[in-house]
Amino acid sequence: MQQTNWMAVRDKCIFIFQLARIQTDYVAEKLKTLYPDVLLEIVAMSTIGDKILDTALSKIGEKSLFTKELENALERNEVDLVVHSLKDLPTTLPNGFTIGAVLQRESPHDAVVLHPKNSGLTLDTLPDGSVIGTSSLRRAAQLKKKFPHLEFKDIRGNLNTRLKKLDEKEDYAAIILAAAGLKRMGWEARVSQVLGPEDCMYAVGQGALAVEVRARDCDILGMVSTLHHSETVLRCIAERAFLRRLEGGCSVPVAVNTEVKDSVLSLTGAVYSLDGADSLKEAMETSVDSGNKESADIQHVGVTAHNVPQCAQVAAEKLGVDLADLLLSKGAMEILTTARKLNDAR
Ligand code: DPM
Repeated sequence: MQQTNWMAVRDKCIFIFQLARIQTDYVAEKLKTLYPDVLLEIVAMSTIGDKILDTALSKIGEKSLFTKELENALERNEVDLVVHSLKDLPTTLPNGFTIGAVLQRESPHDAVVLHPKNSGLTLDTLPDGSVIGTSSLRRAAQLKKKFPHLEFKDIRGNLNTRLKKLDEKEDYAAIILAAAGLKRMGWEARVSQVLGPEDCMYAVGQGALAVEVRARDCDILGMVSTLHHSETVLRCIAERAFLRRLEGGCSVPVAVNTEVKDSVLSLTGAVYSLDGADSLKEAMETSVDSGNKESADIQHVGVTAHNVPQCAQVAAEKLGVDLADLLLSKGAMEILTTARKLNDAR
């Protein structure tokens, strides 16, 4: 018997829409391959968050603006799955929802897209006073410190609008965007430089896709859980636990770098003042070796992954919390509170 499931995708979202559609199609294709008998239909939706996206994300503050209406549709059973960029999902989801799948991460790094006239240059070699477009407090803070000869200005609108603003005007020498989004949009050729952790650490969850579902819907949860990528799940649980403990949303200058090697999960985390002058950065690691394969239906920072060993998930979450506590003991809250106040006053 054919079963119909509905996926939601945001429509008319200025910045994220096209990307959201591409990402939703991608997840739908994966599900179709795994479950050829399941009929998937994609429902396009627009949300308030999408309509006011001309405001810099860091000024909107509350991420749930984008996700709330989609969650309402989930709740009303109008859709069964919602595909998001994990980095846009709050670390605490509203009751009744969970992230049922975190797919294998694309490059989590940020990338430089140059104005064509600057072709061949890098952030290092761009002339003094060159203007770089980004509305991410996290990117601006790190890059201001690292490249003091550059100037940083907000840039808004969707990916196409941003590239147009870059190419057709002389306002920006370059813009910074997530490598993963550029790749999914087919704009990989415009990437002139990928920023490693020494230049710019990435945002929590960056580069990973997440599928949000009703927490109590065992059938759908079971279906999407096969999409989980264990290593990505563990890295993202650690990153999200770190951000949650710092009480950070998408609008705070918090950055991370994670790695899994030989069953050791390492997490580097940092907080910055808006100009990058003040910062705290620490690293910790934990074993995620899972001799014990026991699983349970427990959420970790919003993620339900019964096919990933429970003890490894617990260790990953603890790693994030411990690293945040270490930074808090060194004064991270003061840095973040000041950054928030200054950003609100901008
Ligand atoms: C969040 C931030 C941005 C997005 C803040 C940050 C960038 C905002 C901006 C939390 N969400 O990264 O410090 O540049 O004004 C977003 C993008 C993707 C998901 C685009 C991008 C695609 C990459 C992915 C917007 N959300 O970061 O260039 O799937 O991780």
